[in-house]
Amino acid sequence: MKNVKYHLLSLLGMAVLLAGCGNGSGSNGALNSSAAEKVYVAPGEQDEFYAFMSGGYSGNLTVYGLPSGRMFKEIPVFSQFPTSGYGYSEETKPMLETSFGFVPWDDAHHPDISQTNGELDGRWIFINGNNTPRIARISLTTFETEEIIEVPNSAGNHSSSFITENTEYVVAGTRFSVPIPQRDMPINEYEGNFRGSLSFISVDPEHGHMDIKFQLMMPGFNYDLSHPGRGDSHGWFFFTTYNTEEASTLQEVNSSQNDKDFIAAVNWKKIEEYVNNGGGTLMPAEYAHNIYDEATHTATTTMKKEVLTVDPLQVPGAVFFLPTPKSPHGCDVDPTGQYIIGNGKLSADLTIHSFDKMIAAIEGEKFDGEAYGIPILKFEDVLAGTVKSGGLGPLHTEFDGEGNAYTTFFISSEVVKWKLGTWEVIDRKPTFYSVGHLMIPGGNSRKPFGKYVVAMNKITKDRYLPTGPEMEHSAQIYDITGEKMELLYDFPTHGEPHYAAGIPAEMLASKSKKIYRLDENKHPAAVLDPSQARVERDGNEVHIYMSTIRSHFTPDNIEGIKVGDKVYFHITNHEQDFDVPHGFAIIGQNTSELLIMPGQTKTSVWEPKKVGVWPFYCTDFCSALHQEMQGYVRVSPANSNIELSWSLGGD
Ligand code: RUQ
Ligand code: CUA
Repeated sequence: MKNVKYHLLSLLGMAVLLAGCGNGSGSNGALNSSAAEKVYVAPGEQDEFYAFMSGGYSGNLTVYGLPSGRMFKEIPVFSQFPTSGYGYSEETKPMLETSFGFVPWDDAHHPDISQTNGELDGRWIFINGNNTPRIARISLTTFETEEIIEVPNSAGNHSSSFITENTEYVVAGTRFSVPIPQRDMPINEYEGNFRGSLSFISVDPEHGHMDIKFQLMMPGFNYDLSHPGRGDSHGWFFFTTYNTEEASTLQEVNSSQNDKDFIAAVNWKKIEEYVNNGGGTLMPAEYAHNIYDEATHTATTTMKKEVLTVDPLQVPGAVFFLPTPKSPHGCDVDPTGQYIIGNGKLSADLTIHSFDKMIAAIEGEKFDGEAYGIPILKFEDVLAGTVKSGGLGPLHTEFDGEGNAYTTFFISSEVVKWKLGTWEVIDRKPTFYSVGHLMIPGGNSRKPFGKYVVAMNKITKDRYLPTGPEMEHSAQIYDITGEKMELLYDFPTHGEPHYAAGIPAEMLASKSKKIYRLDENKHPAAVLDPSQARVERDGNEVHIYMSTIRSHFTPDNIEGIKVGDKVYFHITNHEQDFDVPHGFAIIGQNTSELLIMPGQTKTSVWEPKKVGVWPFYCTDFCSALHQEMQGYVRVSPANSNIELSWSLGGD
């Protein structure tokens, strides 16, 4: 296994390690000089892993390098992003359409990378919008959001967005149960009337397009987190629940009454078969499906009108409840698929269920009653073991692929390493402070790359120079190649990373897109040759078809625009070199800049309010003559009759 790990190192990473040895500092204690060397990526060298961290309340996804902790990019997903014009440009605004209208923000929690045979395949990464329930798919070639599907009948889309081992489905579960269909009813009639929907969204194996295959209508509990089975348990999906009390008020007390809540085990293969044979009920629903087309650089929205729902009681043998102590939060499945870990967030111990025992109990029909008709298995019958952790407030677990598990403890602020099967605690290291999720690259697949674990902490306090009351959250990276974990480094994150997903750099770096080919640009307003640059008026709409290349805009000066016009700048970047975007901004615009990648066309709308001669310019320092990359628009009074004219800057 050591060999596997080492051959995953890029040559550059290897050089860092060798440099460490050469220095003669080989000790493996707590923080020492070798810790510094282990995270040091020398200028010009590159990291071993990509880490994609959810942005939480930033709504986006950030890309980091490991082990350096350097941030490479913020990928806009659910939030408008003025840095690139995402959600501001005409081409990308449809990405943020929902059945509630344009929703330019969300709370993004759990990224998950697509898999084939249970191993990371590096095609896409999915992430959930928690607030206005949505699932996004991001390309790991362009690092752009390509698709967002809204999830109807959901609220607080939290047990999401986890994928099955061949990316058959990305799964989204509701945290809050709600009336389904939504209707006007008293809140205190929650019990027995609200429902929790678990959505299985199919992913097209070719282009990744998502489609809600079915929604399982479950009792009105809170569905907190989930994970797919793998290996033998492939075909099942597991969800933690809390508030099985169905309290509708003062939940911090009332939903902690039951000693045990449940992990819901869902045999999705069985339900898929039922649905494929015509089962399920089509229900009216309204939800947006937004797809970004790479050829036209443009997104479109389709409003969907119905969704297929499944009543679990109609598919006997498909859904069971596994009693799990103390309002479990994390729900994790080990790389073999045998163990299902439920972390009661109000307890000290971890509960591990056995998949084989679960199947035996189901086959033996040994039930301990039912909840809304769904059989409850006996706790003792499915229990594989308990980790007496000595910690408090366990949340999430990841795996190193060598038989070890790592669990975060929010209250006692630590990561605890323990052994699968013997349940013994091997090591514990403090986190600073109050850790939530943790991530090992590939740590929720069949093949983890168990070299580092990254802890994502909720409280930063004294770790960095203070920046007023608000501080960015802190992540910490630990070396996990030895028996004991070794804290290497702290680094700030952006927003609130809940989960993260990591992948070896070599799986993505070589296929990362460098330019969009101009000869493949299918944008209807593209200017493929500067000779096509022009300005056209249609009533009070003016369309400026513009091209850019270092270091000018064509056309550069435009006259004949009037107050009250709606001016569309359709700008095509003619560069065909890696990393040469041009920007565009015009004085007084009520939107953001555009950042146009090589070969791309993007559109900005400007509604001039004042008479005058107004400059526009390139916002990205692109060449020695970047400061010269500018132009003017002459804006005349609404009733003027100045003819449209433009200058092609000597072309
Ligand atoms: S959560 S800190 Cu949104 Cu995944 Cu557990
Ligand atoms: Cu183009 Cu600066």
